[in-house]
Amino acid sequence: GDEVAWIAGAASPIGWSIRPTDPNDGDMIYFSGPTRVYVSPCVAERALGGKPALQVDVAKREVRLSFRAPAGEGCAEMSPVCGLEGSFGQLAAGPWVFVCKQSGIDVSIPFTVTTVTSRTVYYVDRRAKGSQNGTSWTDAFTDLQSALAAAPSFCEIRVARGTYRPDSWSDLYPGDQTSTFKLKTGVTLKGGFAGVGSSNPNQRDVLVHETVLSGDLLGNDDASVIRSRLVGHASRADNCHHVVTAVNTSSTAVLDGFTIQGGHAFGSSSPGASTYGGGLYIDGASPVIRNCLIAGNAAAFYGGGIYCRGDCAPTFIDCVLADNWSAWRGGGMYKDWGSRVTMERCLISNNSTVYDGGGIANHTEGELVLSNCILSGNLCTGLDSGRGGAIYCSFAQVTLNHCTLAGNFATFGAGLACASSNEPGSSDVDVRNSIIWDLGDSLWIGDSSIVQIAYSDVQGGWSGQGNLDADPRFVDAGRWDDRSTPREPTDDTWFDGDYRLAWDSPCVDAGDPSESLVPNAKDFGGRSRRSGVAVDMGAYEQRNEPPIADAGPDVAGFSIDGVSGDVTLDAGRSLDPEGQALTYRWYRDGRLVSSQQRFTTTLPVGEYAFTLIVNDGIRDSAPDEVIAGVWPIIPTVAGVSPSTIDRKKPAQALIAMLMLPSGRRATDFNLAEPMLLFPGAVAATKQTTMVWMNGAVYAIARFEMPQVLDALTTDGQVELRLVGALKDDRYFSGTDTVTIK
Ligand SMILES: [Ca+2]
Ligand SMILES: [Ca+2]
Ligand SMILES: [Ca+2]
Ligand SMILES: [Ca+2]
Repeated sequence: GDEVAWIAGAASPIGWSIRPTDPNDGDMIYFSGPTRVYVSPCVAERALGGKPALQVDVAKREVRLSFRAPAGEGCAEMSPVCGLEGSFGQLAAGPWVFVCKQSGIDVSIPFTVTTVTSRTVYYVDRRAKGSQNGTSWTDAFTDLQSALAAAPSFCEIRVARGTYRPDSWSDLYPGDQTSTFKLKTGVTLKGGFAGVGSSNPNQRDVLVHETVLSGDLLGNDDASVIRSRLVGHASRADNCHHVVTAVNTSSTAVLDGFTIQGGHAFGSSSPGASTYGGGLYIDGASPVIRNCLIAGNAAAFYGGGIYCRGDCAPTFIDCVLADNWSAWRGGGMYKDWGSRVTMERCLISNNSTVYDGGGIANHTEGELVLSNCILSGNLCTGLDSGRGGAIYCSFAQVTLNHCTLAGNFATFGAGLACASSNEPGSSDVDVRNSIIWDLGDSLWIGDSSIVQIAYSDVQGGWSGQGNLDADPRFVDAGRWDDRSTPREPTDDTWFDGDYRLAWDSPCVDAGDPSESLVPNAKDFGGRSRRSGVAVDMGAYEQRNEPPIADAGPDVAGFSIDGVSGDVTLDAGRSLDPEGQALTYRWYRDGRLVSSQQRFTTTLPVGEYAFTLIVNDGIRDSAPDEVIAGVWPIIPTVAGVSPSTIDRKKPAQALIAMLMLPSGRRATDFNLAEPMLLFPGAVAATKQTTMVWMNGAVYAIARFEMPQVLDALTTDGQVELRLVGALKDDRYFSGTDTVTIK
């Protein structure tokens, strides 16, 4: 289980971290951390001194990330890489430290591994064939209901990959549509484990080892059915009403790492509990729901994905609520009667309903608090009546901070609508640091509700401090396909976008400059909310990564007069992760010597360090150093073979002859120092001397053609310079031309 690998992509994690931060001795522990961005793992390895490796020292209780000796050349994998990530475990209980020490990287994270024996763990794996008492993976329960029934308070239930249905339990009859998974106070349910058959059954990854809680009791759901035809569809007739239920549980009831799908609240109550909350039905309960995907659920009246009521405060963290549908209000969620719902870093996308609140409907007191959430492509299909594509408010308090509403649609209030329906009463809506950019008029107020918006980008504009009305410049805004039936929204298909901000978005640094952030405040992507001179509007904090200076390989110039010579420096391989245009600053001895990308300068014989810093218009790069040497040379005669090189059919090697200066003997030649060929400073792989018939002495060298062609990037006639060393530290050099085609 001990692994380390480069992260592909253009953005490093912001800092070194381990997850979970409070592991127990059954956990796999994951880590990640920053390095610069490199174009390939090979370049990264060269810069950091070789391949990354992870060693777990049980005696010292130390997990050490180090870099082995550099790998050989011949590495050709060219995708941008940055940062490192990996995993280790499980570890014995006690204090440990994660250490990485290398030039430029110096980190140690102490952490404590606790033992799980103090907390009972039950195991569930539908493939287990042991004694099915839940005490180990081998003897795991094969259904989740048995584990929930057996679980005392303060225990953890680990569920392996696979699909679990609520009616599969001896105390229920198969096909019971009132069957549901009931959360319990003090019980943490965790999905996403590899389970039996894996070398490490405790390995946990909720995407790789997806654990599904499904309301599709017969396993016959037809995924192609469009929203409005779900009503009475034969493939749903068997489905249970609520996949998961939480009634009167406290916040110690935890659901972490599950997919909840196929709930179909089309019971006989009309309206009533069995027609609310297909995925998750919450009544007077305050569970914590983490890392869950709640998708493809439906309800005849309220809350296709989630229904929530009563004096309670459920919390959703890092969840996705998508593709849920209800026939009346609250396609994704319906929040009723006094509940306070908090959502942090949740995606609420492509949910739909007919009348009010394609994403979320808020009704009759209580609060909705959304932070760092994205609400995209939510829809009210009622063309004459739909209100609040993303959010509908009726007698509710709604607070949005750092949220992005995009591509939502309703005839009245594509983003948000306030109206007083059954329970008359106005709403208070407070929006800050957010983007509301939907299809049509973003906001609609049909009663005396107060909508206060500040430091936000609102399509169509809204009065309030710091507000904008400007294209937010998302990386990708997402889009609808109306299937050529614009008057029939129920068959429309939403293609979700990427709501990170382009580097020149007007929303960057345009959030509330005085916002006081909690320590380690994170954006939707889980990265630091502190970046730039102020917080950004929307769910993502834009991060302008600094450019990367590359001053090129060390260069050499030659002095024929023994006094001075020219060297050319080239910063052309520098880059910016966002592709911003660069400016260049070359320094020598702390003094600016050039602002060109490429320049030639005359220097006295000697070696010089140049430092390059590039700037993307906002940020400087880290400095990169290059050594330029000017060598005194004794001019002499050179010849190379072949004189014409065909790139498509190159010879294996280039053979060069370089005459020693007159009066020098073969023994004066420094065989230990490889002859160099310029451009490129290609080193000879073999060399020797020979004496010609006329008494002249030649150094003969072999250069490998792939290296030569690598250095010669242009075709046509090219002058090659050969440099050889004498044992008295002097150099001799001559040129010849080749034709490259
Ligand atoms: Ca079904
Ligand atoms: Ca359509
Ligand atoms: Ca910012
Ligand atoms: Ca940049």
